[in-house]
Amino acid sequence: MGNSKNGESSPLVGILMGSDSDLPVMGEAAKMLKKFGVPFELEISSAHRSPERTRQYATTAIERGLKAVIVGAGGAAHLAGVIAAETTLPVIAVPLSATSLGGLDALLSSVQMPKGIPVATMAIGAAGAVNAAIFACEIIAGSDANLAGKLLEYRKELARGVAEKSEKAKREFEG
Ligand code: RP5
Repeated sequence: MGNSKNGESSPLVGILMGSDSDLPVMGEAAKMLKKFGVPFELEISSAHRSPERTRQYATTAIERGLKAVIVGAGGAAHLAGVIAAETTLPVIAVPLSATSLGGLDALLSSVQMPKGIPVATMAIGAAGAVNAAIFACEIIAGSDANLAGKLLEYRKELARGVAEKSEKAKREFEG
């Protein structure tokens, strides 16, 4: 558990999810971390189905060198809270749509942590997975000026995208 396969450096961010059915969405977090050149590890473990594996993951996360853990889970999503209970690393939850409740169940399970054990909870689904990766980068960028520069450049990229879409919309409907 915990071997980085995506580069030479040891992982700084953990991406953990409750099931392989979460992978299509949580892959968006992995893509974002790759974009920013932040090494990560990816694991599947369930709070309910593999509690001992989950505990092992959380209790060794600091010694593996992680700086933050992104946790995706759907349904009665306890995984982020269980990880947060076992490590003082920042834990970032991504609630996923896995049941007929469309992710609202996972959102409420993740966001309503009792005081003392925080979990930073993102939006449901792919937007949350992307933002979780950016948020993890922002945590690391506090002591990494190069990464802080990349985050700033990304915001400029987003702003350019909005301006381009505006121009496109104008061309289509004004002209
Ligand atoms: C959660 O249950 C997982 O995170 C997943 O979102 C959901 C359904 O899991 P599977 O039944 O598809 O394995 O623990």
